[in-house]
Amino acid sequence: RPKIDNLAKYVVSLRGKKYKRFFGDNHGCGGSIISPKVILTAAHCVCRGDSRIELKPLRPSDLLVVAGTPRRLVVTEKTQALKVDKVICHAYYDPKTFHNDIALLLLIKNIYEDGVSAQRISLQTSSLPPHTKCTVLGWGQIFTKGPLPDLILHADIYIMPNEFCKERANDFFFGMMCANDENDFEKDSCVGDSGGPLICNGSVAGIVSFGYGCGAPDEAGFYTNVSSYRDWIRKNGLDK
Ligand code: 4AZ
Repeated sequence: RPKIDNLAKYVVSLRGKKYKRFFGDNHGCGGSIISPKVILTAAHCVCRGDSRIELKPLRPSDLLVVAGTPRRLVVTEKTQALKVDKVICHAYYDPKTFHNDIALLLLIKNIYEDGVSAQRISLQTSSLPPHTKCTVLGWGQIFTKGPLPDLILHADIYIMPNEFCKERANDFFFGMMCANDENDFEKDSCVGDSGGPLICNGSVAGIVSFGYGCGAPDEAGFYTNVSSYRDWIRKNGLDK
């Protein structure tokens, strides 16, 4: 019997004062641990403004990364709260089209990886074929405009062909992918899941980016295609 991996150990909750007004608490987004000092997330979570005018990273001191617990509201002996040293926004992130919706958080101290509650995840290095089965995880809304869960939720969904994605996005781009479950469209990411991982074959392949509502029939959720940004991630995060 294959061992069941606890995928929650790869996921963090981004907390920030700036997020409070959206959710009644300060969880704003998800992220993935890609090295003990580096969190992969979405630019729309931590970058404001427009790359054509001026892109402003949120202040590191306004953010907190919470790792080590599948529960959002309960502090356990495994909970790790980590301060951020630097917010790195993709220079060509465009908040209107969601192009290049990718950012990194460099942490002041290392995350302690115990392999059970907190662990780094590898990056998907090549584009995955359509119909690959993946899992998206996060503390986002349990339905459109619904509450956030305490315990992290997951949904098994499938990468969709680019043609399908193109027909449903205003401005589909090579650095994006889309995923859903055509037998159960309610399986989807939603507000608050943004920045978190779409995990395929044990690696992070996508970053929760945007959608047209959540769980809508014949729709899909849109993800930043991590394999398109390998070099950017390496240069801006993993080389440091
Ligand atoms: C959001 O607003 C959001 N159904 C993220 C993902 C999806 C929809 C909205 C995908 O953060």
